[in-house]
Amino acid sequence: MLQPACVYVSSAVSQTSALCCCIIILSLFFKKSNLNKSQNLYGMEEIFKSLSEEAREFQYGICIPEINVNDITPLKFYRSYVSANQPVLIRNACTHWPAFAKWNKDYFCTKLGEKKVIVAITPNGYADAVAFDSKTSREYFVMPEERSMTFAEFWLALDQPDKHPGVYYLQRQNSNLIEELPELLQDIDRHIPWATEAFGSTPDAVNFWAGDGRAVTSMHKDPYENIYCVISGHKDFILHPPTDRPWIPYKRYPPAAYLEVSHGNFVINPQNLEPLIEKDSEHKLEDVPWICVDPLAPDFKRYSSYRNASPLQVRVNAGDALFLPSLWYHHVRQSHGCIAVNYWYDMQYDIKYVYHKFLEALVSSVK
Ligand SMILES: O=C(O)CCC(=O)C(=O)O
Repeated sequence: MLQPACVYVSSAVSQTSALCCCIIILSLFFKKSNLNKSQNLYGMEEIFKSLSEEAREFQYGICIPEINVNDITPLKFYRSYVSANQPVLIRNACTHWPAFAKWNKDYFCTKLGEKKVIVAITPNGYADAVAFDSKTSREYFVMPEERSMTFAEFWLALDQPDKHPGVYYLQRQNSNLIEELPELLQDIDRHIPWATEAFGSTPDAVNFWAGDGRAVTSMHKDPYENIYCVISGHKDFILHPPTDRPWIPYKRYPPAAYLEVSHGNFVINPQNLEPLIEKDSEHKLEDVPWICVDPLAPDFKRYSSYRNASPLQVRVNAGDALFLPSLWYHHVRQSHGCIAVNYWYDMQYDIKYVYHKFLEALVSSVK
């Protein structure tokens, strides 16, 4: 049974029609408007505000609904959540997995202690995020240093942060559970049956996540339907619906990566990426469009429009899963040593995608 929730979950049909109306109004506004640019911008802001407000009132509400896994069927999941692009917390989604009872430091070290893994290391927990480099007085899109180490060394670094400076996060997003950690596959479900039936396909990727409580995944969105399962500890998500796009600022940043040059001394290193570029290639690494605002400490002086956004927060505890629909913005934190597995299912490039692209184009055209 759907638990009472402070969210109005409307049918896919009414949601799509509401979105249609908004888009039609926006198009008419552009076509018919004889206003000058500043009046136009002001008018657009009002229209964007009603888009966010109506999305909140008719659809997303102010908190994430929840359902027990025993009450989920593929049809209910599809009707109430997938087609409505509505996040939902699924209680007890993975308590039946052997991993739920088994996965801890001792198990990993016994089973995989000598196995090499690639760990993302940053000085401050922010991998794939915008950072200011005081040496060059520039902001960069900074990726983590990727270091190969054994599983045992990784857990030791988590246990003894004083001796291992930097924030360690095992977070390769390349289906690493299947590709790199097949030893763990017997402890989980290879796919989520009710989700696979609803999506009509098996997952494109199954990822393993484990790391430091200081590790933060900065705000971004993915072209995947995401079933995010927490095995131990908890994850805290800050979410924005795609209709908040007008308030979420993007800029383009030159790419760089952290490098620990001496014990505990990290630099932001644009050169670090050079080996990725073929020597005789004319191809240069392009600037990366990334979200400038940190929802934990928004700089409203620089990004005042973010005040209009409607963040939703949800904690995913051990044994539970979050359905995070495609194109939702998300920012993620975790408890120390949190272990999680997520399933990325390919999204449908359907009319919702087309509307979202249209909204993105509108937002860029008034900037
Ligand atoms: O768990 C995290 O740190 C990030 C998860 C995420 O961004 C994703 O599943 O798309």
